Order: sequence, then structure tokens, then C-alpha cells
Amino acid sequence: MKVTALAGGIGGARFLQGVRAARPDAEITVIGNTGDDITLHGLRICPDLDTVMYTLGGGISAERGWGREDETFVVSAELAAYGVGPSWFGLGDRDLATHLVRTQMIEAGYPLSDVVTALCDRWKPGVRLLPMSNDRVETHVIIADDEGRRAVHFQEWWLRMRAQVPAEAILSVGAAESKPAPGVLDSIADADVVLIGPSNPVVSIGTILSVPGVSDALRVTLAPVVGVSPIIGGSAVRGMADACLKAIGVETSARAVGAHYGGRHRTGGATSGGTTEELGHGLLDGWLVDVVDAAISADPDAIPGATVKAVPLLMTDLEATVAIVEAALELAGV
Ligand code: GDP
Ligand code: FO1
Ligand code: CA
Repeated sequence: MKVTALAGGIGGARFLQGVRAARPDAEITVIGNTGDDITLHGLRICPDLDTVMYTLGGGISAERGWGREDETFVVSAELAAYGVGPSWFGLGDRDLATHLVRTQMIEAGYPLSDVVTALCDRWKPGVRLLPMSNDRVETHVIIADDEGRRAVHFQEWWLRMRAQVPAEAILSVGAAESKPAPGVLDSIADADVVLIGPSNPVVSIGTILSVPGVSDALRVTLAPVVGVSPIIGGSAVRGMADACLKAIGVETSARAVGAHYGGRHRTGGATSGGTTEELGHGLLDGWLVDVVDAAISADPDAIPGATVKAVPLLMTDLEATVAIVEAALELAGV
């Protein structure tokens, strides 16, 4: 079976552990978000791709959920001693080796997708990890504070400002001119099932969808597309999804996020060509919500064109995560 999954960082990576455990024989392709990527000290850093690679490769810090286990921050401290920032971005010494390898390869002319393959040769995540694009696409946040109205890199907004300064808008800079990385569109078209992980709907999944061609591929693939809500009982399980959703005018609820992705099938109304159903404007055939949001699944009009099912959605351990994946695959009918 071919499973293709869209994933951001921590939420996506944990979900993927469940996908891999639920279907160990499946060919799993992960389309990873690169909008969080940043260049610091001349080094290209790809937090979400690394989070997926380290988590599935057994190298992630269990406590932090990002960066390496048994990490030290000697180089960061030495940079700080020179007064060289930014102080808000912790570069671990072990993690630094990954950024050095990546930056050398990119400067030598390799596309990011080849770099990811090379890094994964070491970590053996058990999935084919693809960046959404080989082109530079970066999430920037429009804010207004004492220093005026301006755009800051997503990492600065999240790490330095802790998402406390309201985001007026969130931009996917470079997305319009970007192309999906090789394999991305084919992995959606050829999949037996496509899963949209419980990642941030704006700065993880939304950024992947901002790459031209990706949403259209999801709309037309013959594979069922099932999403898992990152919002439970009106709030994000962790992270800054609430502030991001506010910026795009979407309520922080499982229903609103599902409706934002939209159902794939037109329900009712006119039919064409004698078929009883045709593709709608959305991405989802199925939407998994948590049991606390079960009222959504009881309402047939909640997300027109998609089937909603309620199951426990907290990824407390691998067993619970596998159960979520099984529910998603069952909803997909595969
Ligand atoms: P990031 O890139 O590190 O921010 O991670 P992602 O974008 O992949 O995932 C972040 C999202 O994961 C947040 O919006 C959380 O609400 C969601 N999340 C984290 N843990 C869980 C969980 O146990 N269950 C569900 N359903 N969502 C979760
Ligand atoms: N998150 C933090 O809260 N503080 C950090 O200093 C930090 C550094 C960092 C370095 C490499 C990396 O791969 C991730 C890192 N993260 C850090 C996590 C990251 O900033 C974000 O949580 C994500 O980009 C949001 O998905
Ligand atoms: Ca992220």
C-alpha cells in the first residue's frame, strides 16, 4: 500500500510514528513543510524536516520534541559570548552537524530533496521524506508593535515573541514562484490513501498547500484524502495554532479547520454527466475529530462533502497514535 502524508514538525512527526507502526509494510511518502526554514550564521536550517527525520530516526529530544537527544549548546554559548545572536534560536552542537552538511551540499548545488535523502541515509526514518519544494519558501508574519508594522520571520515571531504579538497576516514568501519538489505531485496522484496529519493548519499544512499544484493534486487524486484535527475542544494541543488561525480568520475549532480544508465532494445540487457526485472545491473525503468534538460528526452539514468521525485524538503514546491512524485508514476505506 502507498500512503502519502502531509506533515509539519512535532505533531506531524508523532503522527507519522503511528503511520509507520500501523502499516510497517506500506510505502510511506511524507511531504514535509519547509516554510519554517531559516538561514542563521550562514547555515540553512530546516526545523520541520529535521523534526520528522530525527523523530522517526530515533534521534529526537524526547523532552523538547525538536533537536537532538543528549544535546549540548557550547557553540551557541560561544556565539553569545561574542555578542553574536540571535539569542532566541538555540543551535545544538549535534544539530549543527546536520546544518553544516546541508549547507555544504546546497552550496555545492544539490537540491534540498537530495540533501534530505543524504541526511536520511544516516537516520533511516523508514519513510520517503520529501521537502514540499526545492525552492526557498519562507513563512513571514506581519506584526505591528512599538517598532512599527513590519514582517518578521516565523521563527522570530514564534521563538522571540512567543506568538504573543498578534499576527496581522501570515505570508508564504516565495510560494507563488515555487515548484513542488520532484515526487511530490506523483506521490499524491499515485497514493492509495493521502493523510493530512494533525499539523498546524496554517504554518505547516497551509504552507505545503501554498506550493502551486499541491492543492489541485489533492482535489483530483483518485486516492481518498483524510485529515486529522490538531484542534481538540476548541484549542490546539500545543503550539501557536490559535494565533495562526486568528490571523487567517478561521475559528480555533475542529469544525472550522475541517471546513477551511473543505470537503472534496459536492453534495446535492446539480449533477453532471450522469454521475451522482462530482469533485467539490475542498481537499477532504474524511475528517477525524476528537470525541469531545463528537457533535460535529453528528451534524451531516458540518463539513459538506466530507465524512466526519470522532475518535480519541490525543497522541499520548504510540498505541494511541496507531489507533488514530487505524481510524483514519478505516474512514478512508483502505
Ligand atoms: P510543529 O511544526 O512543530 O508546530 O508541529 P506540527 O505543525 O506538525 O503540529 C503542530 C500541531 O500538532 C498543533 O497545532 C497541535 O495542536 C497538534 N498536536 C500536537 N499533539 C497532538 C495530539 O496529541 N493530538 C492531536 N490531534 N494534535 C496534536
Ligand atoms: N524551538 C524553541 O522553542 N527554541 C529554540 O531555540 C529552537 C531551536 C531549534 C533549532 C532547530 C530546530 O530544528 C528546531 C528548533 N526549535 C526551537 C523548534 C522550532 O523553532 C519550532 O518549534 C518549529 O519551527 C515550529 O514548527
Ligand atoms: Ca513547523
